[in-house]
Amino acid sequence: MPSSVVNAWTQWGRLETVVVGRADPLSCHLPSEPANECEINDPDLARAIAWPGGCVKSSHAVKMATAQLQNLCDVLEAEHVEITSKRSVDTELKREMDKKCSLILQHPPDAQSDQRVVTKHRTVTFRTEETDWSQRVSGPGWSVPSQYCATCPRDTMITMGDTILSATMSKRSRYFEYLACHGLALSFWRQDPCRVRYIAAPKPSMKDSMYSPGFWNWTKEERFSRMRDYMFCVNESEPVFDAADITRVGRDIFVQKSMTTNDSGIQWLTSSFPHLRVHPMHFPYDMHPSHIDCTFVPLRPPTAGSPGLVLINPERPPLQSESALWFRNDWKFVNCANPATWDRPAFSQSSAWLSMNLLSLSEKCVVIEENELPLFHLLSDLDFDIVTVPMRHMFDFGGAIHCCTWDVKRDDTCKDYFPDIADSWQPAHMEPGYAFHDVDVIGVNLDHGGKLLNPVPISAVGTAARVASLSASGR
Ligand code: DAV
Repeated sequence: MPSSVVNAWTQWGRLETVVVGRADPLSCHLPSEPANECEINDPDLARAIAWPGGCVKSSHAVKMATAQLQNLCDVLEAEHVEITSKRSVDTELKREMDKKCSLILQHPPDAQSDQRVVTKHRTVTFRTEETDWSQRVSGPGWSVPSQYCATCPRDTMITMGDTILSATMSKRSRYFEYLACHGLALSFWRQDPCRVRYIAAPKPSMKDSMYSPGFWNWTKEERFSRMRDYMFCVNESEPVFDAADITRVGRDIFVQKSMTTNDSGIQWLTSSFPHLRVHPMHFPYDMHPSHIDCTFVPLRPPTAGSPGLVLINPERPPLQSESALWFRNDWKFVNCANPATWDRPAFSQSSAWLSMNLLSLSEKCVVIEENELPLFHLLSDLDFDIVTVPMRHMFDFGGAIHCCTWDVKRDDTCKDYFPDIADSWQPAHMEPGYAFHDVDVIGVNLDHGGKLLNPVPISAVGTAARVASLSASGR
């Protein structure tokens, strides 16, 4: 039987159908609200203007992001892409950068050609529905001046096997964002209603009682000293999660506890997907965790004679205790190369690690940002085919190449990539009052520029031992 129109169990199965976000003309800057306080990155601009929360984004920003998202669609739909080295101006950074540029070829190169061409399959692309995000939205007891945008369907939607799941979200301004994907989700379901499931997680109340407003007043040092408490701006009173905090590895899914996903949300996923094994993950050095796809990116599974690979963020190593499962099952973690630049656009609320926000087209082929040469070389050495796209104008819109997509169909199955998990495996226990304090991370090495940067100046380069000593001293 051919697989269903909706099918995705992994991050790397051959990508057949994908939804790409849209930078709508009435996209807005995130408004301030209990789950969100934004800062302008450029100090001069920040002195001159307040965060423009709720205001429509500039037409220039929309135009540039629109062009980059359309180019991504064209590249995904193409079969042959020529990769060339270039030095040219990056329009967002406004300076010359070394790049690896991709040029779509209409025909396969002839056998004599010395072009470096990636030949891949065509991925069918759909786009989110154009929406006016500039209107105030309200629920009982709350109201925000605008919504946000639908550049990042990854945050709201996830395909879990044969099921389309829309996430709860935790920001009020993003409560209705799934509607930009709703028509598409319904049409996928209608094509195969006996096999495809389309479900929504319980809608949170978004009342003040869901949030811990004190979080925003903690200094960096306070956050660092409290890192072992894993307490963020959303409390545990209702389950919440963003879909982008989940990463899929066949029969197992891994969910990051974060600013946007609480224990209760992970517990809801655990009980609602009993055929999957749900594993919480913690990255104690990330003081503002939000979305696992700039932190922990499974690239390909173990095969006979070669370990599975996960790209990890060297500033945010995973816990030793949660990594052991991976190592026992023949997975290897590779430090991501440092970003090509640490510069961030003025209105971006994400880190420079959007550099590692890649999209796998298969376990052999990935799409990365065209300026990210350090990552390009790392992945080449690991024997990947690499397609590049310009994507920096998306950084102001909340994400990059993985964020701006929602993979609907991959050629993969519910395979067990962790065969040493016993049949008697029980999900992590997360009752009310559950507290998790582990901060022992895996050893941090210097491969590919890897270093662990603490926000505390006296320990500019940190170690697991440093964190342990802070724990022991009761901070
Ligand atoms: O590292 O700032 C950004 C993820 C955006 N969806 C980061 C994560």
